Amino acid sequence: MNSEIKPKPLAEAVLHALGRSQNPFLICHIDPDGDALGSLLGLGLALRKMGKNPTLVSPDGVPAIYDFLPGQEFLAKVPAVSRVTHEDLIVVLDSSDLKRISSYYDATLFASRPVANIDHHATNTLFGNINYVDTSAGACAEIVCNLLDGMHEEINPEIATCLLTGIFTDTLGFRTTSTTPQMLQLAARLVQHGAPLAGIAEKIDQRRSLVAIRLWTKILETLQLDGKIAWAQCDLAMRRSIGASEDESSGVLRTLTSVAEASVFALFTERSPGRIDVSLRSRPGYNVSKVAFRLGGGGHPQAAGCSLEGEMATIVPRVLSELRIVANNTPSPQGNMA
Ligand SMILES: [Mn+2]
Repeated sequence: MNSEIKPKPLAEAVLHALGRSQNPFLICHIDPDGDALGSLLGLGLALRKMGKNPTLVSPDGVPAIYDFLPGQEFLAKVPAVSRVTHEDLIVVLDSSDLKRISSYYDATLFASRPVANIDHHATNTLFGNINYVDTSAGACAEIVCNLLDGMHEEINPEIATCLLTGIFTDTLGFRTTSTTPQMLQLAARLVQHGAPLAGIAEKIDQRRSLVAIRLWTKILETLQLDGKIAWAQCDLAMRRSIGASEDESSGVLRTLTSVAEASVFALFTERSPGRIDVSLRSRPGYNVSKVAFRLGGGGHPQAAGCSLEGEMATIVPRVLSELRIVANNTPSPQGNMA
């Protein structure tokens, strides 16, 4: 979108692969956030504009909070691995490893086509044939933007909206330490290209269903402080009692992470019987991604997660004992890249 801006060297191999591909298969991670969907739809819309025919897959669909994102009408309706036939390139977005795309990881399929891994997580396992992993990027959407620059592709308001949503959500509304001057400049360019920043902020931050708010109240009743760790839990029974869906619990993290006495935060969500999702957050200087990675998950120093098999009663103490090591450490001076 700006010919003066040169793509970063890492982008070349992806640009080459995307340039050659006519029918790329694009996929983002399960339990998608704004960056996963924004990157998927932003890149998908740009490739369509270039006359290509991308297949776009979000394994868990589009949570209601992201219903404003342009391009979701192009998402594959009943996607299945067995239906991937004519696609000539697999592009995995915002996913630190292949477990993040769940059943869409198929060894035979992935061995038969080039796989481009486009991500910004420090815990990325470099699973692609082509890996464009830039851990200095605050959002995967920032990397997608860099790719569009490399393609000299003009960014329209729809694409700009998708990409700015990705950046806005991963930086918690430009509040994280990953919000660099370069990122703000990029966000400004996206606004110039028609992305409605105020509208995105309002939709992401100030629109929750009544059921979600009621669920948060129940979750916050379980809030406990363990040294510098604030944690809470969301049981299946709790969700069922008020008819809340799974993704309605995640927004409560913003309240949980505002506990002034704590530096490390954990939310335990019973996804299904015997399966607990653990969402971890921390203040700068405390790195929770290593704990998540040790427990089979991944993420960023200040926002990470994993999914564990077992009961709440055994998983909570196990995770807390790992987190105490992080919480009791003297914070590093500038935690973001820790
Ligand atoms: Mn991301």
